[in-house]
Amino acid sequence: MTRKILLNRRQILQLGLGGLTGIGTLALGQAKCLSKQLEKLDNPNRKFTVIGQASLKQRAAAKGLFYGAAVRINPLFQDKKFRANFIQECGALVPEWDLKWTSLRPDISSFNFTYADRLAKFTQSNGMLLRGHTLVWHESLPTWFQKEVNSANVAKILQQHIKTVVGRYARQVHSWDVVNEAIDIKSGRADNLRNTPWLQLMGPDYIEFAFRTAAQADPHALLVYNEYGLDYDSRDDEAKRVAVLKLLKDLKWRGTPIHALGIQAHLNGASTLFNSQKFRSFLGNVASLGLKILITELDVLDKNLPEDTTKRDQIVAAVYEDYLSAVLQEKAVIGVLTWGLSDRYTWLAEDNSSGKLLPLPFSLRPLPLDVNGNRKLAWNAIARAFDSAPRR
Ligand code: 9MR
Repeated sequence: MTRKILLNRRQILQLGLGGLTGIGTLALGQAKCLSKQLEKLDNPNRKFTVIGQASLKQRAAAKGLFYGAAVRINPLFQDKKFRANFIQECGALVPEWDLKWTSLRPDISSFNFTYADRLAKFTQSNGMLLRGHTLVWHESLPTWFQKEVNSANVAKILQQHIKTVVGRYARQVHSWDVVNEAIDIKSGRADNLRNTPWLQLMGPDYIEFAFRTAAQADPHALLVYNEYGLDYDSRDDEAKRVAVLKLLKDLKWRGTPIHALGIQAHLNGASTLFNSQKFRSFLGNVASLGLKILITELDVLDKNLPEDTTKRDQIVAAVYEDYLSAVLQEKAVIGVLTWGLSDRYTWLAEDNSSGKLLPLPFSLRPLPLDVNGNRKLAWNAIARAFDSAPRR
């Protein structure tokens, strides 16, 4: 049966089909191949033995890398055990919500820094790097944006936003995701730029404008272009890699102050389309532009994996280790962040319409720690990848 269903990106990720379908359309017949593909990853003889108890941040630091995770403010300040785990494991923190427009901008003329300030203070007191996410994105824009921003005022509003936010955390933020997810290979445009409000109102130069404004506001921060859908050996991911490389080359050629590519790496536990050689050659191409690379939002979606927890964890761990051990060979990679630390607070357990987390128990196990904060095989896999990475 080859009936095709059109799905959006969130649905593709949530169903766990991104890496399988590659093209955003799902042929139902492909599901049959799934179990065959999984057999390769679900190998009970593969061990994830780790030496010693050192934390992920310590293992990363031993190789001149950093490890960190995305976090929401409530669990960090309300769940003591989670906070202790976060401090123990993470050398870097990225606010999952609190530096987005929806959080910072109650209206067109004001800013609310309450939560972002608390997180910034937390990183300072705990000697962590702070990552900024994100200044320009087509999602998480406040409702007033569409009504009040137009082509006549957009540049001024964006400039004021970047100056104020980046300026406030200047010398505190290690790296800023200046522009997030600007490429859409299905946009029908020759430059593959996504058809976002920013593009519609400002034209393609909005990207360079954002980077230049950020560089003025904080000349010390590492300025990052952040993107998803780059990881697999599929037609779509290949097209995206090509488009992203073109964008990066173009920005460099114009002298734009861009310093790194952020690779989100929302991986799919049910995919076997990761090709380490091809991916490393992409990383090499990025590095040869003089750019650093960060893995910014790593997690492994396990929705379509076997119910049995042991099998699930085995497969998720294999995906983590295969991916990271390839990626960390590239010396331009300077750090790894997972998109959350504990399964308890994974965005994958968010209810699509309300955005609230599903109540426990749920079966998702995409992150290094389980819902009770215990280290899982995924943790071992990441630890092993750091341990065997070449030193920077
Ligand atoms: O994990 C984030 C989720 O809690 C938010 O509801 C959502 C919208 O702001 O954003 C999620 O984080 C996304 C990140 O900002 C950009 N890359 C994809 C992430 C997962 O959707």
